[in-house]
Amino acid sequence: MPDPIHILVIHGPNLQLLGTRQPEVYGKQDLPAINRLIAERAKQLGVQVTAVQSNHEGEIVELIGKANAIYRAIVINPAAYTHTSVAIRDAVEASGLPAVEVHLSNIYAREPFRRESLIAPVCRGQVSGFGVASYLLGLEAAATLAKAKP
Ligand code: CA2
Repeated sequence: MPDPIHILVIHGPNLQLLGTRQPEVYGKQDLPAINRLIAERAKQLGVQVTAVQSNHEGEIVELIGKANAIYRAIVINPAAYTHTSVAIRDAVEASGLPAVEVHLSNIYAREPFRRESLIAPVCRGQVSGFGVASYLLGLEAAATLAKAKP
């Protein structure tokens, strides 16, 4: 049996609030429901997923910094840090892991300050605007990248 492929899914700040407010922007599902859908898709894709939510930039940086000991790819919704965090960008780049940035909403169809991602240039790609499907498509991309890596 080949070693299992582990993928790290990171949910950034305030995403623990999903399902409580702004359903017109972020959908009706809460984070545990989204994580269940991610786990189901992971099973179909034959990969193992660990999903973590953090409101703390430093904690996200540390998670990414340790990721390459276990994980073969990262799916990240950096949430508000998308638009501000050089530290998360540097951590993703330094990890050497293929990363996929995901967003529930279409960040290019919202306020001007959301249209820039500091993280996207160090990711292999970005999925934005498809609600929960952004995570599932992002996971599929990450699994493809992880499987392609020797
Ligand atoms: O669309 C996305 O996934 C975002 O990453 C969500 C972030 C936002 O800052 C990004 O620009 C786009 C916000 C996450 C906060 O989620 C909430 C959920 C429910 C109620 C309030 C906030």
